[in-house]
Amino acid sequence: MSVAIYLPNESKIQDWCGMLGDLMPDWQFHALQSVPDPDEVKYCVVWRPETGSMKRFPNLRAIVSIGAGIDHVLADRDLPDVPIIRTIGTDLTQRMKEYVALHVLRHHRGMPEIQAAQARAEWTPIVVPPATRRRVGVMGLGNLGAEAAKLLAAIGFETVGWSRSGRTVEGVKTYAGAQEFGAFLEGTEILVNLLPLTDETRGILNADTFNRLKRGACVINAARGPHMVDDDLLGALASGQIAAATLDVFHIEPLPSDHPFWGHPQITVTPHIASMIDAATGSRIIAKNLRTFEEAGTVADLADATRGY
Ligand code: NDP
Ligand code: OXD
Repeated sequence: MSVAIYLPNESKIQDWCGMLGDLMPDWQFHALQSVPDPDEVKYCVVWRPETGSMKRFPNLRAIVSIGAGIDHVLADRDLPDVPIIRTIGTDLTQRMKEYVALHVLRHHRGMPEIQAAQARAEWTPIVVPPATRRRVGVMGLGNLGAEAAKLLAAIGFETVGWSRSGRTVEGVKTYAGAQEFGAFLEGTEILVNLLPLTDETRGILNADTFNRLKRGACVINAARGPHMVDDDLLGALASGQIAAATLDVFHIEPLPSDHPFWGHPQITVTPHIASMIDAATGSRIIAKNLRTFEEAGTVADLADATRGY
């Protein structure tokens, strides 16, 4: 069984080939660009594949996204029509929960202001309301959003969540669909985005959304860069409607060195590390999914390409 692997960072391709090869010695793993026989390739394991790069495998059975999102696969305008398998699991969820809790608490407790005061050698006690009086809204209640929302509720935040179908999450008041988006946003002081990037969600972090939040709210975007309208965020920060933002994802990654987000005093930039899966963990999940798909013709972690996630 032959598998083609692609990631933009070439040195990582060999790591993944090695890890998967150790776990599945009866299968062959090759860099996608140097597959010896394209007819033999049954699976592609990819992160941000180039358009048309998988079309040359006539016997492809499925594509594995090295990650939870499939937008980077669907961006291939010449994509073979085969199932797409997501790479998800408790490791990915745990990392995202840590990231969300860290940055929600940081905004909640006024850490940026406290650190700025320290830089001026100023003793500035900042008294914030308890978490029970702080409304945090989580956009997207899937594998990551639901668990992050549960954790925020367990910490004590007044936690609300928004999804397409109105999923229920213990301890979280939930809202559904475009018609309840306004009610979800109203009174929210910290907004966490964990939506997939689809035609419906692209640009959802825009001036209209920001204006519906409580004045002085904070935004955390750990999903995808194109959810954000960058100029609208800069405008909302300048007007005071948004007080601060933590951004892990960007329209162009790596974020270009001249981008205004880098030096902005109210923005924290992290380099798409909110929940990056490592090769050792990811390859164990992928190996299991490849074997299951090969045996059963399906897996639990299948994405729905028509829905976009
Ligand atoms: P899931 O597919 O499990 O969940 C997606 C959630 O978003 C669901 O609750 C879904 O609603 C909701 N949703 C989708 N479209 C809409 C819409 N139009 N309106 C309202 N709600 C909508 O995704 P995951 O939780 O696994 O991951 C979410 C995203 O996080 C990924 O797509 C990826 O982009 C990003 N990510 C970022 C990482 C990082 O390191 N920064 C790491 C991993 C993922 P419903 O429940 O009704 O279907
Ligand atoms: C993912 C990511 O989608 O790391 O898993 O962004």
